[in-house]
Amino acid sequence: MSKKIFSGVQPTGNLHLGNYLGAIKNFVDLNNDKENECIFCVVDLHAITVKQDKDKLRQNIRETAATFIASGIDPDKSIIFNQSKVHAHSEGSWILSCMSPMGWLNRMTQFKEKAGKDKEKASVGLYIYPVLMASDILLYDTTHVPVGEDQKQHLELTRDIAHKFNKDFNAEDFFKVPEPLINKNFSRIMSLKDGLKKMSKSDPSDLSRINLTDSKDKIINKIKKAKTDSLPIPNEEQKLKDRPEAQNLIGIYSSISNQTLDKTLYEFGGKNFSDLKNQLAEILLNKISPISDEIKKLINNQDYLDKILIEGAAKANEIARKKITEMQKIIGF
Ligand code: AQP
Repeated sequence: MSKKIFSGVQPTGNLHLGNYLGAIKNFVDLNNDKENECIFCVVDLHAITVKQDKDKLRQNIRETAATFIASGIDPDKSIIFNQSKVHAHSEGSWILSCMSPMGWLNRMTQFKEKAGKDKEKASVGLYIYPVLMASDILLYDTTHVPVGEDQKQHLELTRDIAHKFNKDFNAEDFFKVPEPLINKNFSRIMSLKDGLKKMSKSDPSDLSRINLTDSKDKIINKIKKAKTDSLPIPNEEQKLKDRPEAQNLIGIYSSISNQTLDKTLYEFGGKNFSDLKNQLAEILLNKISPISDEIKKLINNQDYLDKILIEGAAKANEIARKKITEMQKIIGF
């Protein structure tokens, strides 16, 4: 069955191995299936839910688009654009926010994590971020959304919002109810410094993540310094329990080499982490460095990136405008 795919990445800099293995690598596989219609969005409206520097933001929008293309998304096959250029996303978000109960949003754990202790100072945008995400997805009659596991709750909210709109306005099947596409085994890549914390762009320690633009030396150094424990590598998955750092490194190795955990444990069981780290660094250099080189090349070709984004926005606008016009009719505008 042909799938309609939509997903987004925030242009907040430092795109990392977690973004790649949790999301972008799946985008590429979906792009490569000729049956699928794919839309990949640089979600710049989401990025401003926390303060951004305007010059950096502009640069990060291009860098995120460059990362999509450098990773293997073909702009002739998939639509690549930045969210702020298609106004239907904001309009849809407002309409959906008017029919989304506060109680649903109060349950969102990402807001709690990102707002931290000082909730009163967090932006309203950060609070209603999941409603904008619902608008992004629903405008395109999306059937499948490839995301990392951290976005699962937001996707469930999107599904609830779609059902509620269809029911409230007696508009059966107006919004398609999308399915998440989450890679079961390796959906959450953790920090290289703390196996209990998600690898994240905003972690103050650069050693906690492999950035997709890191040099070869940096990748080797970060893997060398990655936290491990003092036990040897086990040979069964069950014995990884309560060993978050070991689990993370084994998971990263398996994911980047497209193999099962079992296969990796069979390969490294009984060995020391230095063996795994040497091999992991080598495979990361093989897979990440070509992407990194391509990102750097594309970044120097701003006109090309801008052209892709403008053309992508025109195509996305055509689809989204139709849906928002129908939505307006349904609600009585
Ligand atoms: N550590 C991760 N493991 C697996 N998947 C991940 N994703 C992010 N971190 C991991 C997935 O990457 C996609 C794009 O994410 P995003 O840029 O929109 O925002 P995010 O999830 O907020 O990313 P970060 O790195 O955690 O940013 P900060 O530090 O700003 O909060 C999504 O599909 C996400 O699931």
